[in-house]
Amino acid sequence: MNIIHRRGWDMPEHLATPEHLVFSRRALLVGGASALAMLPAAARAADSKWQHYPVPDLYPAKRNDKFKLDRAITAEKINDNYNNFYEFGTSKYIAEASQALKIEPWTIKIDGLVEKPQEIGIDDLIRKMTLEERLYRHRCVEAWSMAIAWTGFPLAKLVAFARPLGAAKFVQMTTFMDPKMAPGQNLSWFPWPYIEGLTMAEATNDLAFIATGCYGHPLDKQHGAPIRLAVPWKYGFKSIKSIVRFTFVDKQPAGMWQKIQPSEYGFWANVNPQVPHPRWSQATEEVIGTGERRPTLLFNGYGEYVADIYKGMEGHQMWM
Ligand SMILES: Nc1nc2c(c(=O)[nH]1)N[C@H]1C(S)=C(S)[C@@H](COP(=O)(O)O)O[C@H]1N2
Ligand SMILES: [Mo]
Repeated sequence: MNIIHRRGWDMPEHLATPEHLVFSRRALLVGGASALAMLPAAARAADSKWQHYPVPDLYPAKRNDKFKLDRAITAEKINDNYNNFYEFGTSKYIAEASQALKIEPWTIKIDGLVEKPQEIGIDDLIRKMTLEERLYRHRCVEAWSMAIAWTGFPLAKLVAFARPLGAAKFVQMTTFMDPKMAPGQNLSWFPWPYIEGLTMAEATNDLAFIATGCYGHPLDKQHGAPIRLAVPWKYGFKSIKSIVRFTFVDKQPAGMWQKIQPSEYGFWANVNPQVPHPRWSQATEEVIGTGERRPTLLFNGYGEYVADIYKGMEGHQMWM
């Protein structure tokens, strides 16, 4: 995370998806089944890609209009080719490498301070939920941002499903661990696996979202298939990808970045333009794909949803 890209969008040409393959399935559905039948063969092949992902029949889901953007959605082909997923390499260009991620089968373990520990297959879990689409901003601690159409369900629904005990104070989330599949996990100076955590108040806030899809289809591997977190009021590293385990605990979990550099990446990591990272300003952000820099907003603009959680905590280091 040491590198800041200051020169704008610099995706290599060969990674760009040909324009004729970039279209929204939603737009096609507006035209009805007959429009689907008239698709060129290449487009139909692209659609069948999702047959190997969990519950493709549930996409696209209905948009929840409560969550409005103040900017355009980042183009999918740009979002798909500019990622942080250190399990597959330390650059932004891991889209191809991340295709090695095996998502069938995928089992989620729910344990710790719960009424009854359980394991559940990803398809079963998603089918217990009602999927919705939400447009969220995303602000990386490296001072860049995007806007994304996620599909998924509130983390609060998963917490309810897990039935935590009263003693549970935090939910700790863990990414898969498989160095043979994910070469980045052979870099031994990283304390793998990737772990992140939230307080119960944060995890049950309406804004805390579990994404199982994006852009109207199941989640791509580079975005953390088949299930990842989206907590848009916090710096992006809190939004852990490819989760295999939710553990309810009574002690504040230490995230992977926090273990590496606690003076730069803390537990709270709430977005605040006035509190600089020790090595750079957080006042503005580069909006990836636009060449634009804009002012960063307190809580990334989501204060109306989450500011109450932090009332009375003014002494804490909530901004890193
Ligand atoms: N398991 C895992 N989760 C992760 C990361 C990672 O390297 N590994 N990177 C984080 C960071 S720093 C960011 S900014 C976002 C990037 O998500 P995106 O590639 O879908 O934009 O994922 C977060 N979740
Ligand atoms: Mo990030």
